[in-house]
Amino acid sequence: MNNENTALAQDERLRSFEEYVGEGKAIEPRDWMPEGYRSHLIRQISQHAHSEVIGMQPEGNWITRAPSIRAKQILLAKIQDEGGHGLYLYSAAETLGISREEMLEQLQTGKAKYSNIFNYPSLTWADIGAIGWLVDGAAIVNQVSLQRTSYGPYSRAMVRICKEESFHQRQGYEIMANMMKGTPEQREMAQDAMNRWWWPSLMMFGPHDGDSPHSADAFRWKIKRHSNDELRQKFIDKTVQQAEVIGLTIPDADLKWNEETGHYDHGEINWDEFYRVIKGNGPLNKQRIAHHIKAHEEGAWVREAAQAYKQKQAQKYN
Ligand code: BYC
Repeated sequence: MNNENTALAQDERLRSFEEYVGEGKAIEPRDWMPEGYRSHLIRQISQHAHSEVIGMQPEGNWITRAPSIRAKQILLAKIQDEGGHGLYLYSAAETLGISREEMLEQLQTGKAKYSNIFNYPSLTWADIGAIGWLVDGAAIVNQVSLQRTSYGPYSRAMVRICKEESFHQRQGYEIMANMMKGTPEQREMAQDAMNRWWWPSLMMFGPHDGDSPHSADAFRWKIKRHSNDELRQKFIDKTVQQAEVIGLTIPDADLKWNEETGHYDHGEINWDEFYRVIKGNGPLNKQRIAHHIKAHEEGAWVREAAQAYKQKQAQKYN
């Protein structure tokens, strides 16, 4: 084929790809896909996986100090679930042709991002409540929408992850509800956690739609089904009511019900803080990555043993 024919064939492939996703059909690993689609998904899915894994750190900080055996068991199970989510997502990204080692290198060298939210400290037990309720709550709103994303392995991972996240959200809400029934000090602790986690949770949905460079491709290829602002609004609308039920105040003086739109209006998000944090200069970015590198290095012998076992098994059966 000459160059012109190759370009025409390429255009035709792109047209039929876009028509296919436009009909709501799923793309599978062996299907043809434009390079832009592949790299967009590798970026998003690997960052999603990194968020799950780095997200284990603020909660891990409280395992030894959980206030009861029941609370400790639940927290351990939740953190283990997050590790599992990371694994499903790394596997989904691997189907697009990137290796696990490459993804981890991108995380550890700061080339790949992870959610802004995990760069804040978990200072008290109430923070474990706020993380479960607000952070997992925000994550579910985003992930329910991603269950219908166009890439098959990503959308299937989301189905399972959402089921587990809804337990996590309730675990967090239960902690907050119990603290609000407790002593004045416990109520104060819960409100303080709410004040610190509310705004970073709203930032989890990403920049406003007009400032989101990846959204146009994401919509064209049905990777995103709802915009950053739509999902943020959905989260606010459902969370305000949950806060009211247990007596917590949302730290936003501009928050008010809008009869006309049928949604809550809210105050402006501090985008300077958001960009500072996602560029690596949040309160704990350096600590989070240093901890990841240390744990990864200490786990080298486990990976080597698993590889050696795999090779031995392969020799046995070949
Ligand atoms: N944090 O064009 P945009 C969990 C970046 S973990 C950091 O809107 P996109 C849990 C964005 O990457 C669940 N960076 O991007 C675990 C891009 O930069 P790059 C975590 C952010 O992709 C343990 C730039 O800003 N969930 O639940 O169209 C314990 C421009 O943004 C953030 C996910 O990862 C952010 N919040 O939309 C407890 C969801 N937002 O890549 C709980 C999967 C934006 O060009 N991801 N950026 O360097 C998504 O749905 C989408 O990637 C986003 C952003 C909606 C987040």
